Amino acid sequence: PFLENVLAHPTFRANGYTTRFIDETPELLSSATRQDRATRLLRYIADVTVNGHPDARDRPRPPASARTPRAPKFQSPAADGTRQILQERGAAGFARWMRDQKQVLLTDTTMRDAHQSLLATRMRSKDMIQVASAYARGLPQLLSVECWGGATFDVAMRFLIEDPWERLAQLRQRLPNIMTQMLLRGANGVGYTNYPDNVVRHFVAEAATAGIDIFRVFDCLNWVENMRVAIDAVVESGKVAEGALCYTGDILDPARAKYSLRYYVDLARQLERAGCHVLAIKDMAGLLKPAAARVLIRALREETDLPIHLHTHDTSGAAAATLLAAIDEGVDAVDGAIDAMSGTTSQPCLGAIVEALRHTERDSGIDPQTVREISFYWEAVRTQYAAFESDLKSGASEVYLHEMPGGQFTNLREQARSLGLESRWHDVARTYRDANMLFGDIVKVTPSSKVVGDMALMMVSQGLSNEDVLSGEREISFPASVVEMLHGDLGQPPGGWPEALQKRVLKDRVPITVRPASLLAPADLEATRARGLEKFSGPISERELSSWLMYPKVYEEFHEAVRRYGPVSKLPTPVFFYGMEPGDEIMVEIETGKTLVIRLQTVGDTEDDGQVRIFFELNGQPRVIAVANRR
Ligand code: BTN
Ligand code: 3PY
Ligand code: ZN
Repeated sequence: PFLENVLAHPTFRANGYTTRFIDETPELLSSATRQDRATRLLRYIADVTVNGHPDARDRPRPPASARTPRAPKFQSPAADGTRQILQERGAAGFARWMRDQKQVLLTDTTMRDAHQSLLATRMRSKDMIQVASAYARGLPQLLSVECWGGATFDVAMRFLIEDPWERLAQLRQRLPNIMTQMLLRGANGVGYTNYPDNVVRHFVAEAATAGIDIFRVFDCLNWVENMRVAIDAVVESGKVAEGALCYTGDILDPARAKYSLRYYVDLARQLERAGCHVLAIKDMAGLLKPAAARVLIRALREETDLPIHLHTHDTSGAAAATLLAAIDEGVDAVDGAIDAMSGTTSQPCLGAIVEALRHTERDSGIDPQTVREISFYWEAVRTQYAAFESDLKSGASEVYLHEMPGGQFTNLREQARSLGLESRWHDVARTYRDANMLFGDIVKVTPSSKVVGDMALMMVSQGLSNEDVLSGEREISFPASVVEMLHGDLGQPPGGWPEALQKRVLKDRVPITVRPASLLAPADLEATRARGLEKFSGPISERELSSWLMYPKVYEEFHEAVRRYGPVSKLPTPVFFYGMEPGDEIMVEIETGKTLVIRLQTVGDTEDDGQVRIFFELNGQPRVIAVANRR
């Protein structure tokens, strides 16, 4: 069922990745090992030039006038920043510093949540790596750069043919002074299901040594029991454990009493007792209104000693007002996205927050002109991802009705479109709310949000109301994800699962109420290493082992894709998605000091056997690559 889940997840829709690369050209698999990296890259370029990229080919293209992104060059060296404070004082000392100092601390989410929420998580490592030094030199006052975790781990391997660990290592190297931050889904790691405890511990230990400084840990039902293993592992690693309470409902609305101020204060106390250094308010849908933010921040600052880090989304258009209200009440840190990657389902505009605080007692110390210069870079990068833009053009207060997280919103819209429900988006949104109520009004964030989405789409396509679902008059085949969630496989929501629905869905199966991972046997790491040695014809690193444990099939396919296509992460983004035109020449640095000069001369006609010959020049030498035209 886990695999079914993953495959059904909107992020993974309809790509046919596996079948495409293995079935269509099986002869290439055997020869892959014998070829050098340059030849593999030429094959990739030839293929994408002829056949297009499966993700981008039927989507809008970047305009011909698109500017090449160039990171600004700042002369100043990278001044000491938060990373040095962490190194000097340790995690607990860092948290005290955070709470004691007066400036508003800012996290930039551009490299994780912003592109996850705006561009279907498709941002490539190269586009991040080449601007990282500009951050270190130009924005040393940032609290952190959120650049890892959430959906990025899976998408990197599955769609971008990139090793997420390599992305982290490269960013870490270029950010010696700013803390890196990741989003960790508690017992779900960076996946969609509960993993054995030792898999989560192994992952956290590796992420800490690879360079993550702040781990934002959440649970999709706000069930602290399900977060402890991850929190303990972070604390043990010496890095900052930021425990997140996921915000839903409206604390000022008496009709939503389930998620009251008391509920959140109690949750915050549980997180503090669990050993978290920092408290995050994770408002994944952007539901926290300014007046509610005042009440919440004031209470949390009184009731706990933890510094508070506020995360929200600008789906409604009111998020900046929320941040400023929270700042008035003394929130310690807030998240923003660089201007060109901000707004709507992403975070509020970082440059606007910086400007709003200037010449006030909580000035962030960040230079607004530097933010703009870096934003100018991201603006050019974003243009290259035109294929992944959603058609959302404005703020939408409808979010207060459906409560979909920013990362899910455009995905679900796309999924509805693919089911022919495009014109019924507002019905889907309303039904999403109904489905949430059927489940007893739950926190909706990966993976619980996906379950609510699956249920809503099923109800709309089959014309079912909440009454139809509950009455039992019609035979309903529930999505697998719904069955699992009501069985208790994601954990327990406050107050438990609604029993009547649970009976309808599970029939005779008995639900669990224990921590799901407590029922899982530990993974046998030694045996897995040994199996890897065989399977991948050589030893795999602990980081690769960690990817493989969490995403067995995705990792294997990723490994195969690299064998076949070479280091495609080194290609410029337009080439990765669209190939080259006759006369184009690119330089590809495949490792430090080893640069390939690739020139595409001509593209031949499709021959009788369906093959197209592409004539390249590789470092001045002619090379011909034939690929099947599958268009
Ligand atoms: C993916 O399927 O998302 C990643 C694999 C890349 C497949 C390459 S992209 C260029 C060429 N065109 C195809 O349809 N497949 C290959
Ligand atoms: C994720 O889990 O990927 C999220 O962004 C949740 O908000
Ligand atoms: Zn978010």
